Amino acid sequence: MSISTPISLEKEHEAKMEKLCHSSNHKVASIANAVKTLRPLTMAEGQELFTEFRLADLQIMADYRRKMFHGEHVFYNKNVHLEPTNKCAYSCKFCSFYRKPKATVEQGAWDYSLEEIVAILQQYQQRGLTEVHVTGGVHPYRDLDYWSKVLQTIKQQLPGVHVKAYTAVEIAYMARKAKKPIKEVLIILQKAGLDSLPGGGAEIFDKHVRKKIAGAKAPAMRWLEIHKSAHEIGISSNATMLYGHIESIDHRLDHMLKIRDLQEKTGGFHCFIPLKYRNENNALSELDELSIEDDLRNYAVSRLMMHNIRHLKAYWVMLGLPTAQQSLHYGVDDLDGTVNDTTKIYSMAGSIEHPSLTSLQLRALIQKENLIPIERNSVYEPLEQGI
Ligand code: V47
Ligand code: SF4
Repeated sequence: MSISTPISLEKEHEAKMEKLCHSSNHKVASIANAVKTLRPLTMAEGQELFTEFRLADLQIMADYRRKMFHGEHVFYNKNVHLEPTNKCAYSCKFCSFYRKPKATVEQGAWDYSLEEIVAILQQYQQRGLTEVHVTGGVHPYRDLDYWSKVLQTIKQQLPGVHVKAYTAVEIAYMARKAKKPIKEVLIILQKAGLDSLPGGGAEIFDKHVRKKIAGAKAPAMRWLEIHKSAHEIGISSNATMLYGHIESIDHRLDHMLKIRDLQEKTGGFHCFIPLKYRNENNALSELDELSIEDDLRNYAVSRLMMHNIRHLKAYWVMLGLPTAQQSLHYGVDDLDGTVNDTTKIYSMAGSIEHPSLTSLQLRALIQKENLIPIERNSVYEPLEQGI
């Protein structure tokens, strides 16, 4: 497969990186060299990236790092989401999606039976999907047996599909209700069809911020413990970070370093997914959303800090297409999927109302950025020839 970036642009980029590596500013030169050698950046260096670096310089370094890993390739997959319920035992302040467990349909609640789930899945047969992403509210009356049946149902209706299901928060709740250790619960779910864990529920790990925005739900240590246990039994996962609400730069860096440390031990994370806080219809609506410049800076710093996680995902459903496209020049190499209008989490918070792209549309918007689209499966194996 040919690389479509003109050679002159490649050389120009190389020269800009060399200039940073030889900058008279010692901090700039040291970080630029670390980018090249994959030296892990420190918390203090992360603070400098967020507060002192020009966005243009961050772009050069993040783009360089992305190319080191992936050349000109940008990944996407063919997926749908299944959100079985939005009834939730918790009431996170940033969440526009949840309803109280006793809420009615008129109040915007849903809670699908297995029969309804079968009917939903039947619409997706013969569509060439490779992944079903399952997440939803933490339903207080549903149990491990029900969630196992949901997995079995998906595998029966869509044989061969990869099931990425249940955030660590949902799993923590299942384990508590079943009075079983995490590993045992994960093994039960794995036998029922669980292939990997999505990255949700991480929010921000800092204890004080987490308590303010996510109340009593699984604390950071529990989230990390669940992903560690999953990795140990061959269930890989993703990691998210909810940013742009009441957290500080230091909270974001602390969050990244905790994920990076676990990755050092297990190697089980495929990708890191910064999720921009969207402010409609929730208890934090008085907060302004961050600017696009802040988003791009956050992606670039994420790419540079997370030297041991290969993929950086811009979830276009939440970010919007123009910023997702721009992010491909700030370290991002993955846009997630075709989605097919199957998630409500972001539309209810003010993002794209009916998120759906065909494979051809996703490919076209990657190509527009002079990059090469590659369809992947859920564990990031390319599904195309020539790479
Ligand atoms: O944990 C909820 C976030 C997450 C809002 O693993 C919000 O591939 C912004 O984790 N503004 C769930 N974010 C979704 C998720 C995810 C999405 C796509 C891909 C993957 C993956 C995982 O959504 C929650 C929370 O952090 N969220 N409300 C909001 N108002
Ligand atoms: Fe419930 Fe998840 Fe929303 Fe929190 S973010 S209220 S746990 S659905």
